[in-house]
Amino acid sequence: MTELHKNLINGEWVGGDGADNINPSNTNEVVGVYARATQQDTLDAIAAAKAAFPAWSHSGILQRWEILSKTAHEIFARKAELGELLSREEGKTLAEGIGEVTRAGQIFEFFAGEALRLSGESVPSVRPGVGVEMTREAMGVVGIITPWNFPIAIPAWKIAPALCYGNTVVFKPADLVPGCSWAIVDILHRNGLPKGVLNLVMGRGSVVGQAMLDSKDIVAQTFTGSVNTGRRVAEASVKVMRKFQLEMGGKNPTIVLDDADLKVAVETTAQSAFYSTGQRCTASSRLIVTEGIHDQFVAALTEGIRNLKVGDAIAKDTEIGPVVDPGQLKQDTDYIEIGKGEGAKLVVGGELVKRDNPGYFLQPALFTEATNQMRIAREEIFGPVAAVIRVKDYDEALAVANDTEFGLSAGIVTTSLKYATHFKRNAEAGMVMVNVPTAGVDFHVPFGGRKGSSYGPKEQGKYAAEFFTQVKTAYTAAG
Ligand code: UN1
Repeated sequence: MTELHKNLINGEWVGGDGADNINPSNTNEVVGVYARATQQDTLDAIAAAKAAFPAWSHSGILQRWEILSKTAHEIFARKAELGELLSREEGKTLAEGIGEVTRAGQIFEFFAGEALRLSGESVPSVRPGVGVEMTREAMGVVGIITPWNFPIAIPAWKIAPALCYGNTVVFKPADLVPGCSWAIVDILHRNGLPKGVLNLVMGRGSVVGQAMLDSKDIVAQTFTGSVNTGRRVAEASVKVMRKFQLEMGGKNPTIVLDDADLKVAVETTAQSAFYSTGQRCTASSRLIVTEGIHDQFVAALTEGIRNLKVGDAIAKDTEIGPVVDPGQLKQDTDYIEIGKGEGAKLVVGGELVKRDNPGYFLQPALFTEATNQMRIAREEIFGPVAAVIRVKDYDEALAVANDTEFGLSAGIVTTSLKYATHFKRNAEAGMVMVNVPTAGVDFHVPFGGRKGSSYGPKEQGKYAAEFFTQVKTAYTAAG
């Protein structure tokens, strides 16, 4: 009998019905059994976070620094083990899994330091003898809802700043991948986080997520996930006048210009489009290529895709792990059929691959002859599927790149300083990448998009304070 991983509510591990966490590389393998919280568990978690807030928000920065820093060091020390857990529950390769765990450690380390760097401003009032101070204070109980595609990095980049600035937390990880979330909550708990400061409620969105969204006691809600769920978070949050922050979809372009270094173009687009099985909101699924390099680029990328090794996430030579679950696999293969039906040409990949273990293996797919009006160029697929759109020149490329409802990340591959500079200024995206992939971001600088991709302040880096704190302006007249 596999041990049940419980929810953490008010410092106590609380059981309940368990659900199997299945390995997408081998569906016969149960990674672990994780409790599913009820509506009552969620209400208890919110009440615990509310009760813990006054003390935690007035706690010393030394205590916060120490807990976050110890957590970072435990994550680093256990990165091989946690990286394997991540790869087994989500399906990204072991190298990607260990990389993501390392990133989580770095995020905790960064925000441990931010606790010590909390600062404000002090200015004279326009009234003589009066001073004005501006300080940042914690929000209160923060709700955190995270997606399945980054099982440890996204929880880390929301939990670490929430705690650093003195908030208490109710945390609901994706139902599909609770393992890494359970592990970081366990680490924080053992490293001395007071009871009620961080509460873990694993389970379904319709039960746990809904109870969180309905609660007036959650005063700030951060969410990364689908556009549809993001809209629900927004609507529910406005109803109770709660602050909210959304990171949703992307349909990120990468422009390849005639003057690009072909090797850089192929490496950058293959990485952006297909690694992590294309399951990143920063993935690039629209490759906008100018005429002069188009055929050469397509030939080289096609060759590269043919050689990509798709297989068990844990196997040494695997480059592309499985798709996360049957629902996502169906979405990917449906879009491949839609692309064919729309008249795009499937030049490589798109077929299911058989391996020794039963898993959701899909060979990365590349379409050419696509237009920006096709559904495969407008809707987020969230799988290893990309489409090449041929354009005349840079001006047309830029117009096509910006012709999307999304605006998370946008890339260009060029050796021209003129076009690179123009693109950085004119790309309608929160993040612009010149000669680097659209996906795979640093942990110490802001992350987030524009238009339909994001709502509210950026995440990560010192900008995270915008969401996780509120500013107070205090006037003092000397005695
Ligand atoms: C990255 O590209 O390194 O859900 C991070 C996502 C993003 C994170 C991407 N919020 O894919």
